[in-house]
Amino acid sequence: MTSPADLQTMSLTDLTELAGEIRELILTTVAKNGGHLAPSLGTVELTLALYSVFDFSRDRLVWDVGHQAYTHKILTGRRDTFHTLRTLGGITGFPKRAESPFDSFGVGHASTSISAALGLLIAAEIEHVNRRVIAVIGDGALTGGMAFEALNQAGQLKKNLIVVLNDNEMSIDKNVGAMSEYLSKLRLKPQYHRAKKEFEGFVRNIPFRDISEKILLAANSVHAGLTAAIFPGAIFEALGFTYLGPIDGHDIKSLKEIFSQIGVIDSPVLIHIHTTKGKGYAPAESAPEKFHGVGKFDKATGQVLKKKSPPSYTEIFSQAVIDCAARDEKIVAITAAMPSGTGLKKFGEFFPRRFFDVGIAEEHAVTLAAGMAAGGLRPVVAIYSTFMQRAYDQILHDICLQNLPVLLCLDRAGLVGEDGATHHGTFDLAYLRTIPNMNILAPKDENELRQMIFTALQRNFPVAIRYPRGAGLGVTIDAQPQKIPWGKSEAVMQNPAADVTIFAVGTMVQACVEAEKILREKKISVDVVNARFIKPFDTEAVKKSARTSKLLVTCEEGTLLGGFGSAVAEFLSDEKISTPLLRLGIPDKFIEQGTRAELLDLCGLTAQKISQRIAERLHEIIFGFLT
Ligand SMILES: Cc1ncc(C[n+]2csc(CCOP(=O)(O)OP(=O)(O)O)c2C)c(N)n1
Repeated sequence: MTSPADLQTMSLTDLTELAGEIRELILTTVAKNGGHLAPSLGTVELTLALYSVFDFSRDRLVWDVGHQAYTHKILTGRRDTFHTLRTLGGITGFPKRAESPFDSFGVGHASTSISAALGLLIAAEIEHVNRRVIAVIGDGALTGGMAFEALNQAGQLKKNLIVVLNDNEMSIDKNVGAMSEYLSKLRLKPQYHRAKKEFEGFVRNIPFRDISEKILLAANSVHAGLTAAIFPGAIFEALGFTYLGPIDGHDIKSLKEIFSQIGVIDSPVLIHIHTTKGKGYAPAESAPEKFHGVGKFDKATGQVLKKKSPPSYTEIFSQAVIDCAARDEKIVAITAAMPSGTGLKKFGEFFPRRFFDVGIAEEHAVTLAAGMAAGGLRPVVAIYSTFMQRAYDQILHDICLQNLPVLLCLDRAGLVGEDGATHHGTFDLAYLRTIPNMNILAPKDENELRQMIFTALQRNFPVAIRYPRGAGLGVTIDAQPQKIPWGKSEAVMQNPAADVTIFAVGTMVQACVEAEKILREKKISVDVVNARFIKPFDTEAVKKSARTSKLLVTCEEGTLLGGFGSAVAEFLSDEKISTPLLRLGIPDKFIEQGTRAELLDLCGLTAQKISQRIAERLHEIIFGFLT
């Protein structure tokens, strides 16, 4: 096979053989690099069938989330570079427009495919281009509000959009919600598509044409009501889609048949396919949530290769909230489809009545929490920093404007590594800091995270705590968490008559402590302060250091635009303090994938690079600008 077009003339036997080869390549590569194994193993046949019917040099294919698109990448010129998947400078784990003309829409966050596909279809029509546009969306992604908003519009516009609903009964964890229950009922009634076609075929065979037309017309006019009552798929039909399915999503022959038939339908169509997440690899089939997104593993056994490391921030968060909830019955916990990822699954086991998985619905999760807080509860909402971006207005309008006591826990804040640009949690400090009433904290280690949760849950206003992906530093965890003084920083490293004071945020405290050692060897005396609070930050400490230091430095694993450094710069300006300020953080660009260590280095946030920048700046201050 040299081009995707070759698939259109391939026999079923050859396609089946190719499916086997692709599975093997995905498995071998993900075992080595980590990645989204189970979702991609589940869509091999679907992708082959789509490419063997449609011509995607003309037509357009939009993946939802894009974590199931490895076969698509392999078929579209990236077979030879597939071994670089998710590595620095290699191919990304998600479709990306800059990477291939076949990646028609960049993706990583869920529930965007139907909106984007509809947009592409409207653009084609206005540009007079004749093309079919296909969105592939999972049952998990279908729980997101945007997907419903798009279905709602697509049904009314009556454009010939094709939506393939890839139903594997799973989000990352087991899928949730009434729609998911509805889909499971549909899976029990695979006769609908046939029954509807047989009925139409029977009527069309009536020799008197006007009678048959009348029957079909009448049937169509009561169609919505009838289908709602007796036919599955009625929800989609009521939204203006022709519903077909469910179809075995691993049966290439059936998939090709149905795709060939719908190629001529000139209205929105939803094809419901049923697949097995992790298909073809027993460990992934039996534990799809573990192999949804997985690190390196042993292909032969399915054993994940993990170095022994201290408990993760997620684990510490999980236990801290459970401990607090054991003492306070008002504490409830909410996740948006990430019970395992956020650590709240354990909370659900302890307190099933106080735990809520709302599906991929971050906006709803936040407003739900605001409602609960208005009703007297103490909600904790755990959402990855990158996905919390979805809920900006809900944080502003529903929580902060009403000053409600909701605790937002933003996991995976900062650079997340191999998932890349779509997933880095580097914007939260900037997007939260501008909202009145919001309080923002970042712990320097896992013990401080526990203290912050304990402290924040005793406050009667909105609080956000952001913490990184992965293992903690391995510090001792206090048996009894200490309350931390609100709005106060912590002096971590104090030197007599320091030339420089660094105010470091979260993960950067450790890096700056190491940078201090390097600078000390160069005879540069540095104080290191753990900022702890981004808002309200410790203005007294900044003021005091500004009086005694030649240089103030802020260091954060977040975007420089609008982050903690900006807050300090605004303060110094407002107070007419002229002490030079060096702001270290993530530059104003999207950072691609790589290991966390590689990316921190790229952004100049290693101890080595931090110390170098500080030494250079101090030199400029003391001796004037270098030429
Ligand atoms: C807005 C947003 N929230 C959460 C996620 C994390 N996430 C990635 S895939 C996924 C589950 C998707 O399930 P589904 O669409 O059924 O695809 P499957 O993995 O089952 O193939 C979730 C929750 C995300 N990518 N985007």
